[in-house]
Amino acid sequence: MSHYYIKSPEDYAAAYQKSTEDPEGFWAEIAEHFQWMKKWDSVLSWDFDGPDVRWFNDAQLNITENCLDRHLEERSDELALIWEPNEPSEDSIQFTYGQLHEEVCRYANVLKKNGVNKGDRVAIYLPMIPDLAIATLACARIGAVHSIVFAGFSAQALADRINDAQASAVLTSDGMYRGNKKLPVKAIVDEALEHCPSVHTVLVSRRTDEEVPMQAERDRFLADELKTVPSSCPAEPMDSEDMLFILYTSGSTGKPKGVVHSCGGYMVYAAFSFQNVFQYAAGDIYWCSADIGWITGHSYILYGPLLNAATTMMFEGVPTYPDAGRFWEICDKYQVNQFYTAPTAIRALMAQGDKHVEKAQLDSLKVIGSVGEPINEEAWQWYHDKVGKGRCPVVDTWWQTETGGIMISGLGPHSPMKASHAGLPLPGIQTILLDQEGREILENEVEGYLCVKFPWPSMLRTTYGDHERCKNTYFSNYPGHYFTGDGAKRDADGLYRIIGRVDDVINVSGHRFGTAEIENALNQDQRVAESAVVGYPHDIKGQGIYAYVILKDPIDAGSAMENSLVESVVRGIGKIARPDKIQFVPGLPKTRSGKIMRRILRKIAEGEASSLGDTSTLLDPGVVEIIKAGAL
Ligand code: 7RM
Repeated sequence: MSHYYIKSPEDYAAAYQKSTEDPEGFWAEIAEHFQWMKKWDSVLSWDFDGPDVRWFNDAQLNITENCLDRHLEERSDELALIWEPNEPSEDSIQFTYGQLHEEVCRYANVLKKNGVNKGDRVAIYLPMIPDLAIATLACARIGAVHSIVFAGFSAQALADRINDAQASAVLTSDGMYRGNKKLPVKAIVDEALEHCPSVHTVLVSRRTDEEVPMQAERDRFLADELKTVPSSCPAEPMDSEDMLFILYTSGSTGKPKGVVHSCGGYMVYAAFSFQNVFQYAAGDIYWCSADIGWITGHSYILYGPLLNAATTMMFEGVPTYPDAGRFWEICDKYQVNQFYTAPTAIRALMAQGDKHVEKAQLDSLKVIGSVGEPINEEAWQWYHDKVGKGRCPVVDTWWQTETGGIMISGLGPHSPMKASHAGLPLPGIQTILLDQEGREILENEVEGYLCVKFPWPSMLRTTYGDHERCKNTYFSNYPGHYFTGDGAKRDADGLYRIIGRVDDVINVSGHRFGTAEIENALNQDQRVAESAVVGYPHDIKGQGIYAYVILKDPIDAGSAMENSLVESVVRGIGKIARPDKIQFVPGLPKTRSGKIMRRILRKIAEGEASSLGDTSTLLDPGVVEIIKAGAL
C-alpha cells in the first residue's frame, strides 16, 4: 500500500502510525513519487534548538519539473489552469499542461535575459491574473527566490518587503480589476521603488491597458520581452534545502518576517497534503478562492494541485461581484469538484440570505474546505447544509504560513467530522498541547498551547536575514518544540478545535496583522503620542481592529483626525488593515513597569468591561473608567 493516497480511515491510522514509528521511511516512500535529479543522502536531520532542519539532504530537484514537465508525456493536453476573470462576461483563459509549461519557460527566459540569476530574490506584485501563476513558476524554474506580495498591500509595505529581501526585480502589472473597481498597480510599484535601490528590473504585464510611465533603464513590458526569447528553458537543478520562496507574515513584534521555505520538503508536503485533504481524482476541477499572494494560494492554488497534475482554478474577482451568487455560479459553470475558501467569505455570503446559493445546483461538489481562521458553528453549518447540501465533507484546514502546508484537517470523507473542529493531524504531523509550564498534556478534553514536537517536510527553515528571530519566535517559548502561537482544545476523541492566537497577532478576514505593526502605522502621524491596538469579535471579519489613541493635543480629536489616522494605516500597510474603531483616550492602562495591559483593552473592546478582573497592579486605575465610559 502506498501511503501517498489515503483512501479510508484505516489507511489514515496506518499512515499515521508509520509516520511516527518510522518518519524517515514514511517520508522517503512518499518522496519516491517525485522526479529528483539526484536522490538524497539522508532523509532528515534536525535540531529544534538551532533550529536546523534538513529534509532530503543533498538531493537535487526542480519543483517546476515536477509541476509541469513530469506530466507532459501523458497529460500535455489536459487542463492545468483555468482563469476566471473579474467580469463574468469576459472570456475565461485556460492552459493545458503543455501550454503552461511553454508560458513558464518563456517567462523564465525573460527573467534570465533581464539579469535575474539563481538565488536572486524577485518580488512579485501582481493581481490574480494568469501571469501571477506563470511568473511565480518562472522564478522557481531558474532558481530565483520568489517573494510574492499581495497586491492589496501599500507602497510602503511593498518597499519594506523588497528591501528586506534585497530583491533585484519586481514583476507587476499596469493595473487591476477587483469588483467594480479599477485600481493602479504599477503606480504603487513606482512609489515603492523610490526607496528600493536593489531593484534593477521591472517587468510589466498588461491588464487594464492604461498608460503607465516606464523608466527606460528599468522597466519593460512583458509582452515585448516574450517575443525575443526561446520557448524552452531547462529547469535549474536545486539542492533540496535551497530556498524556494520567501513569504512575509506578521508576528506579534516588529516588522513582518520573511518566512523561508525550501525546495524539496515543501514540494513533498504540498503535494501529499493537497492530494489527501481534497481527495483529488483525475479529471476533477479544483478551486481555491484565495489569492496567490497568501500562503494558501502558494500551496493550494499553485504547487499542491500542479504537483498532482490537477486542474486548478484562479479567480480574479471578489465573492460579491456582480452579486453574492458569484462563487456559486462559478462552481456550476466549471462543475467544480473541490472548493476551498475562508470563513470570512462564508459569513459575508451567508449574511446575504439563501436565495443566491439556492439558485445554484452545486451538484458537482465533492469536498468543501475552510481555511484562515476559526469557523464558527453557524457558518460551518450553513456551509455544510447550503453549499455542500449536506452531502459534502467539510474539511476545516488548520495551518500557517510557517507550516507551508495543512497540518490538521479531515481527509475528504475519510475522517471524523465535527462542526468548528479542524480534527486530527495529518500523517507525519505530531501536534501536541502544552500547559502554562510547557509540559505536554497527554489527556483529552483539554485546552493548551498548540505546538509541534517533530519536524515535517514543509516547515519554515528560517526567517530571511535573521535566523535568531526565527529561533526566538517559534523555538524558544517551549524549547524542543515549534510553537504555533495558537491555543487549541482537544475533545474526547482527540479532535482539535483551534481557539485562536494567544499572542498579539490579530486575524482580520483571515489576514494576519501584528498589533505592533498597526500601532507603528498610527504613530506615523505626528499628532499621535501613543496608541494600542487590539482585536474584537466582528460578525463578518472574524476580528475587527480597535485602536486606542492618545493624542499629543486632545483638541485634535474628531472625525477629521480619525480619517487621517485611517489613511495613515492604509498608507503604511494597506486597505486590508483599515481600523474599524478608533477611540481617543487620555491614557492607557499600564503596569507599574510601563507595560500596556492589553487584556483590559481587549475586554473593553469586546464590550465586556464589567469583567475586567484584577486591575490593582495598574499605575493609574482611574484611566480604565474613562476608557470604559468612552468605549465604542
Ligand atoms: C493558512 C493561513 C495562520 C493563522 C493560524 C491560526 C489561523 C488558519 C485556521 C486558523 C482556526 C483554521 N496562514 N488559522 N487556519 N484558525 N481554524 N482552520 O491562514 O499564516 O495567514 O495564518 O490563522 O490562528 O495561526 S496564515
